[in-house]
Amino acid sequence: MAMTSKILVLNGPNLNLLGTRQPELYGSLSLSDIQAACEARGRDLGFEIDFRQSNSEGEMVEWVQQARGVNDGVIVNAGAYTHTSVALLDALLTYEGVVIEVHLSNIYQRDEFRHHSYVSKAADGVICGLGGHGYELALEALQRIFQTRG
Ligand code: CA2
Repeated sequence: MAMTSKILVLNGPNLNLLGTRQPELYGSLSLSDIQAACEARGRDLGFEIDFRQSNSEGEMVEWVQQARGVNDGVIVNAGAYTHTSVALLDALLTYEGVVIEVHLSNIYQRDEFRHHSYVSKAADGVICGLGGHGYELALEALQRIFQTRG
């Protein structure tokens, strides 16, 4: 019988506002739409998806700590904490599973301060600029990585 991999999908500050403002930057999907798409794709891939959002840096750090020994992979869109949070980086560096960083927008086309990501230092891969579809691509990447690593 195939094993179910457990994936934590972590979303940072203000991503709960998706679909209500700035569609030119972040697309028209709500975070619930993205969650539904992840759960559907996750089912196809044999993943159990734990999809979360927090506006609090401390809560995100705690969730990453709790993922140790529980989740096989973490997909993280840390929102603005991407560019500021050494605490989140340190938590991700202690996590032994696979980390994929996702951004809806192409952060390299935007303000200079968005070009640097602390999260990237702990990420096995980074996907940005593809809107909500990036999350599904991250799930597919995880499946490939798990297959390859055995
Ligand atoms: O492109 C991304 O996914 C970001 O992580 C989004 C963050 C931003 O700070 C990063 O530089 C790139 C911002 C998320 C805020 O989302 C909103 C959505 C709708 C309305 C207002 C904010």
